Amino acid sequence: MNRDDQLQRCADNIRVLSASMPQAAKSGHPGGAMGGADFINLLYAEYLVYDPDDRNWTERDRFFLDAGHMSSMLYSTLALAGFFSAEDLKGFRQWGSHTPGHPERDNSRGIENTSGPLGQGHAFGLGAAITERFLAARFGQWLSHKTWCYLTDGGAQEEISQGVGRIAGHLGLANLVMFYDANDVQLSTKTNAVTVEDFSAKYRAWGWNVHEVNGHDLTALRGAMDAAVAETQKPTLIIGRTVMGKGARKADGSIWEGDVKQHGAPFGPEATAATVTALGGDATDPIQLWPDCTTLHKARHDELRKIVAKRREVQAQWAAANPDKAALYARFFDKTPWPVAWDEIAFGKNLATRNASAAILTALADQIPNLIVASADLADSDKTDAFLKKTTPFQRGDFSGAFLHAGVAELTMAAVCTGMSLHGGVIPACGTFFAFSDYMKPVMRLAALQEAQVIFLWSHDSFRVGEDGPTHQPIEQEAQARLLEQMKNLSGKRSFTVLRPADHHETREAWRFAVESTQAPSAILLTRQDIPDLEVVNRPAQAKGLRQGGYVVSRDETPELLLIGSGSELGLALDAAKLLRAEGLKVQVSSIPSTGLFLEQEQAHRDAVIPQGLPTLAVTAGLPCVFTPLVGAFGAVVGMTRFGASANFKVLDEKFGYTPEAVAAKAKAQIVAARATAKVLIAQAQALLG
Ligand SMILES: Cc1ncc(C[n+]2csc(CCOP(=O)(O)OP(=O)(O)O)c2C)c(N)n1
Ligand SMILES: [Mg+2]
Repeated sequence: MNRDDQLQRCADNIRVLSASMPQAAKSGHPGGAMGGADFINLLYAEYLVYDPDDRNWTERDRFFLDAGHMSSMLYSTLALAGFFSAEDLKGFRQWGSHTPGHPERDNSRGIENTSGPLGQGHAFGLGAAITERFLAARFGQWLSHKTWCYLTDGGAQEEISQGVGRIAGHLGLANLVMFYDANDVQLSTKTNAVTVEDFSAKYRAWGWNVHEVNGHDLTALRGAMDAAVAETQKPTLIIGRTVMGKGARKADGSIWEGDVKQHGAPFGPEATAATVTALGGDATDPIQLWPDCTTLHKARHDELRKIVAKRREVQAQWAAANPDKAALYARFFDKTPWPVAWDEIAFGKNLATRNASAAILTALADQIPNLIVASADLADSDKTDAFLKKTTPFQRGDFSGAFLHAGVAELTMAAVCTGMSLHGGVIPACGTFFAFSDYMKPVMRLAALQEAQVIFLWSHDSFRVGEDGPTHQPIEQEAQARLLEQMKNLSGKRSFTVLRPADHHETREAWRFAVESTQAPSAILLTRQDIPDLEVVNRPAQAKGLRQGGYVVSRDETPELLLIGSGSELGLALDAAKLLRAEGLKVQVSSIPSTGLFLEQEQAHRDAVIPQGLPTLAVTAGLPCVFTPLVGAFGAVVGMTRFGASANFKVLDEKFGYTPEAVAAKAKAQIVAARATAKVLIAQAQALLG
């Protein structure tokens, strides 16, 4: 058998497995996986460079599968390469298996990203490719590697592909190679039911190299892949014309290919058996790794060991000649917190928290050498421009800076930052207006699931954006973001943290928290408007209470009333407290910058910050439900339940009831309401006790 016949056998083994795993699981996606088998097998057998003995090797080529529904193809290939067993494949889609329905990041087995929501996977790949250039610019070309992506019709139709195509082409990322599985079939229809676009022309227009080949022709594939590997100026798109369900048979043994029905359901027992038999498998026990195929992939491991040994040797020589740089490079990846002089950051007076964030970014630009900051064309407004002033934006051929102008593409930007984090070695942060976090939600979720450190900087955090009007005034966004605070990731930890700092002191602590949260994304909500400095003693130390999600800001002995606030509403609560104290009331004011973080604290701390049984009024510019879980039976929340309006923010404060006088009046009413509730509860309790 010649080499290509052997490779064909391996691809057929992948096809047999990709058809049989869904059949065994009674669910899954056999067709696309069978079509992509030739490419992915060739990629693993001849191109992808990784260390077979250390899948976490930092300088490995990355492979990002965009189409998570093709997981059976990826698991099968990785099984031939020795990272999954036949037993693992038999557990496809079952509880507790290593082979869930869509891949979940599992670096030790060669799975670089979680995929399933189409489109994000190849954006992660772009983030990885940018990171590789960022690192090479600092430490040398010895660390260069490729990032390979696998895109399908679904991911290509997702709008995020526009952002990826534009940015990769603009930056001339020759280290990025994307295979497009052009099988003309998607979930419900053929692709011609939804598009007439000239796919190749589209990517060329963005500045990509495009090769169009028969995706089952190994010689043609190699030609395109060799050219892609040798490329130095542009990202490469390999359009592989493939056949959905390649090699499949109907129950009667007749050829059955290119059918939409093959996308998302097992073929049925008879057709699967006929398919397995036709492809050379054992229909009675189809989930087997064919020994000649595992041998072929083992032989590749021997080659890889030599390639990797040489690369490690080059690295060792570089490290010996550049010990300081080598230590720094290791430091980029080891995730121990940088020694930032947080308490020495200088702030002006009465700062909008976006400007406090700017002061912090100015300091971090000098103190965190692996921080990358991006903005979706709002750097001047979200104040990430403070960082940009200390560096330069990424540009074609020059990644010595650390700023990404993402263009107006919030979803792409968020996914690219997540991909940077998945690559490792950097801390990505990205800024835009909070109202536009809506465009980022799908990535927030996957970043949380993947335990990826991404820092979301969302400025213009309330209706106090003012004249821009309701489209730009976030109301429900905070509640939406905080839903993820309640979700645990697969390691059982809080999957996402949302911090809404009240002043520059809390902003500093929020940044610190986000930088040190190396295993999860964080968001920092920042005001557009100035925040009068809070009249509280020992504020710098006190603000460190942010790390517990909430803390006491001001407390009279035996308080009769509790006011809770976060962000710009903490100052409002303090101003209202001043009025109430002038009337002789004893008041406590607590700051809760993160409800999710706060609710995880020990009961004693929670009781100190929110004493049980105390009449309580919480104030938020978001939906009342942000604080409803905290205020208890004797509490109420001042919040927004309507879209905002176009007017000066001081007028909006008046109209929406966000003045010290209005809050003080509501607080007094709440003391009365709490007493009435107490009477009702006592009566109910007595009835219950008989
Ligand atoms: C964001 C998102 N929307 C919808 C889906 C559901 N879905 C899964 S695959 C698919 C399209 C399949 O077409 P293609 O990507 O070409 O895969 P193929 O049929 O060729 O396997 C859809 C709509 C999804 N996974 N993610
Ligand atoms: Mg398709």
